Amino acid sequence: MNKTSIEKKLKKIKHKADELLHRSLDQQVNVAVTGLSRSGKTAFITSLVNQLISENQQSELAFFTPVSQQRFIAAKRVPQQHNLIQRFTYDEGIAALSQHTPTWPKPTKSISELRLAIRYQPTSSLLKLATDVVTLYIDFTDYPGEWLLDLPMLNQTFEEWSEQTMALLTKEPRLSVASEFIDEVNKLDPFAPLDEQVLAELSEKYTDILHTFREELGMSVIQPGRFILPGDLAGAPILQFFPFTGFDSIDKNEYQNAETNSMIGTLRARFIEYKSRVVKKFYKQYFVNFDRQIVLCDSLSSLNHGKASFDDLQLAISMILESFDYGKSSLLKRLFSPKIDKLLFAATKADHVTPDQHSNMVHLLNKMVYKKRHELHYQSVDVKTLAIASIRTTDVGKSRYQNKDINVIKGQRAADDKVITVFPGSVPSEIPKDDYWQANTFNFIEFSPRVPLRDHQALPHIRMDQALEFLLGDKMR
Ligand SMILES: Nc1nc2c(ncn2[C@@H]2O[C@H](COP(=O)(O)OP(=O)(O)OP(=O)(O)O)[C@@H](O)[C@H]2O)c(=O)[nH]1
Ligand SMILES: [Mg+2]
Repeated sequence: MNKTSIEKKLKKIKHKADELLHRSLDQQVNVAVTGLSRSGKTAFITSLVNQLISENQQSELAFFTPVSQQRFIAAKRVPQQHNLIQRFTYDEGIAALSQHTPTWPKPTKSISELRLAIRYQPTSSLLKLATDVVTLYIDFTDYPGEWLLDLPMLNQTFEEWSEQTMALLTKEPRLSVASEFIDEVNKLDPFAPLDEQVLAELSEKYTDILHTFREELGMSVIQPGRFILPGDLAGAPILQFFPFTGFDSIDKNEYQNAETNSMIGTLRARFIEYKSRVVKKFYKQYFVNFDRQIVLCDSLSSLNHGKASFDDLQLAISMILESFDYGKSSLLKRLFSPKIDKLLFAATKADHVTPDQHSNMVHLLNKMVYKKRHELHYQSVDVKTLAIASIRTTDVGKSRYQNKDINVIKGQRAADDKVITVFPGSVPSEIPKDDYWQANTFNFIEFSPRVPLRDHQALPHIRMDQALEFLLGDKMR
């Protein structure tokens, strides 16, 4: 071997060794984003990714230390890890926001994934000794918060679940929507021979009323969560069951012995199968892998809908929080071994109100998660609450009203595309008491994105840098 070929070989070996070293120093984190439908999950991931890949192009990330300390080098999208999960539709979202008349990204219905690689200079002495540049791989998962509402079902029998659900259905405002469905269930003979068509039709009716609860009444507790977001299970018999009434009047023995050739036997069997094949599967396959979790909460829309909607949001939040209770006796800990160590609760769409109301948005959210936050603290889960806007659509200004300067926002109202300047109202800092609802009407207006996003430009936002710092800051030291 001559000298140059030895040199070449040595160089190659050194390159390989460097590559191996880098690979072992590279880090990875799974960041999950959830929230009830329309809470702003797609906008959040789209903006977060856009902020990171557009860094240095006038992005505003002052509170994200790798950027403020000038250690952030670049971020780029790389192929996602799991080929069986839908791709997060980042390009489609950016395309919608870049149109001449920009629009919001389309609603999504299932779980999706996106992988990002960030190169940065480390500060931690150990890493610094070994290398100048490290890559952090982030796997973002977007999944419907409704799926978390199903966790409590794992602890219930079909009778218990039916009873609890019927108690909810027989109270206003749900009752007016559900009464016809309840009448039909009352007429059902539980021990009649199985008629799949009848069960399919009643399940469809039950699903329809769940949609009305969510979309028209602004209710948040929707169970089973997959019924309104079925993904590829749409039309499958596993989603064809519903709560049954009249357990008091049926023979207990006959019920226990009912087989799947009877109506009630099949309803119960499907409920059990749903719990193990759908609910448990989600926790086992996805949830246990998440390291960091963001829960988005659109409290302004619930305030707009009124007391019933707001109370229901509170109930839904407490149900969602069960998925983060890692105390020894928790259902979750017994069944799975989750490892989330940081949990961010974000009140979204903060650009719908004036900045002086943001602290109230946070106080209100804190009140909703207060009890659990305390418990989680003892289980060493780091919890933070923030008011954010993933994509800011309004500008802030001052206006004179009754000889006083008041804060106002200016934006393009989604309902009629008119540019308006308004004081949209104040956000309560406490859980509102009953009399509060009589005296106050909220009118938080929905706005459209106004300025088309230009190539490589970063989206305007509120506190996305603080969200990034909480979620990733410690992973990029
Ligand atoms: N003004 C404002 N509106 C927002 C923001 N984020 C979301 N929205 C509004 O909320 C709607 C829903 O946002 P998405 O990001 O699609 O919410 P999602 O949780 O992904 O919704 P689904 O996929 O239907 O569950 C958008 O179409 C906007 O109207 C924001 O930061 N500011
Ligand atoms: Mg979405």
